[in-house]
Amino acid sequence: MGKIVEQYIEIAKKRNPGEPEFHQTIEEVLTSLEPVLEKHPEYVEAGLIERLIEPERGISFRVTWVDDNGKVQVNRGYRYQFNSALGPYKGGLRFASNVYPGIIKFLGFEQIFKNSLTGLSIGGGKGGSDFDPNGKSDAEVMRFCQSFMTELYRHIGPETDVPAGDIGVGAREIGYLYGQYKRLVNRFEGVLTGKGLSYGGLNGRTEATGFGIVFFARNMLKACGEDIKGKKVAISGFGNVTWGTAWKLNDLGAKVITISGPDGYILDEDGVSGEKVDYLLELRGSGKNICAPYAEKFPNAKFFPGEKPWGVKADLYIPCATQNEIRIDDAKAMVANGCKFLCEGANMPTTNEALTYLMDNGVTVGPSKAANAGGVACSAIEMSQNARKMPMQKEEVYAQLETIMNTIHDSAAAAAEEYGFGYNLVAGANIAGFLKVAEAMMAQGLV
Ligand code: 2IT
Repeated sequence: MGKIVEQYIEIAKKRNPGEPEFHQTIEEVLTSLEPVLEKHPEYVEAGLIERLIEPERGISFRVTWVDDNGKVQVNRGYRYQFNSALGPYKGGLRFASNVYPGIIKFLGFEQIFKNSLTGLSIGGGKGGSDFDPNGKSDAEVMRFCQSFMTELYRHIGPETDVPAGDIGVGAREIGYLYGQYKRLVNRFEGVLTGKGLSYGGLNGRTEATGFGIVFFARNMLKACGEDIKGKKVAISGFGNVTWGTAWKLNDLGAKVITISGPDGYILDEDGVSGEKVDYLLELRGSGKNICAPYAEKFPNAKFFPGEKPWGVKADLYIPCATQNEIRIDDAKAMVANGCKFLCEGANMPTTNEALTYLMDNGVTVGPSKAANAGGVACSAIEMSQNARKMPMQKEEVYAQLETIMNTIHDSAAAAAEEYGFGYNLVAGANIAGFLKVAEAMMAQGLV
């Protein structure tokens, strides 16, 4: 690692102590940017990286609500507005018990590059709360969302900051958040994405992230002379992203052999397809152990309690659960099993150590900020639909999504090639995402 980059990582660590996930993404991104900074000393002079790793604004607020037993509950809410060089801050809200500033900052930082890669006019931001909607009643979730929005509404707006969902924030939460926003500002406007179809949501947004991941993976395989059709794919998770990924993989003739949940993983050699993919929808967001009921319903499937699916032999691995789910031992198991392709569905699912090991051992990796950008890309399309006040057809959305994912792949591949990395999509995505933001930041002066 070069001196300049090391120096920025030190700054980040000092300013954000105890936030390893944030340090991890900064280290991963900046390492790829070394040759770019060598070529563009003016970026260093303009303090561009130092500005990039410091959110433009971060808010933290108390969220008070009353549970069904009449007990007062207090949670913390966050919104980190990272970078608005390309457009309004854009990024999801995550509601999960492990949410703290380090998680929101890592997600917000990644979102800058991801959003830039889409080619659409969206800056980067992320928010959330340590509130866990799993196991809460609808009424409790509604009261929490209303209280959360009662503070957040003053910091967001269709031209300022447009949140969406992430882990723990789905259609139900977006609905309650939207209702409260509208009540407070007395305007019906596109301030959130991932809305229900009856009130401005985009046809196809729910499956967009998963579909986009598979389009990206198909490109990656094709560039290496392989076809996604007929491939055995191990995926993790059981949420929205997993569901969309499984659906599109089946569509394209690949075979999904695993899914996972809090209780372990399922190996289904017959393939997770047809009614089993529909069953994922039922399980989605249930917060319950999902493998045991799956194995009961489909007895040919094998249930491995407490384990992750990375030890199975597959042609392609797509982690769709959460950050750092692939660690060095998992990476070693994958390589030992002859793994050639990993396409990241979840945000930063691979530790830096595991990522380096995989790439050093000839695995082609599709990084999450490129591969899962289809979700936020369709969010930006939803923003444009809301501004035009004209609904779009699903086929139109799917076609745009596919084009965007192809373009992201090609621009990441081209950027990596240009800066001497060869076919390295991890470096290429960082560089291509960065260059556009850098150009806009340079043009906009020292702000
Ligand atoms: O990680 C992500 O890109 C998201 N959670 C979606 C963000 C968005 O604004 O649609």
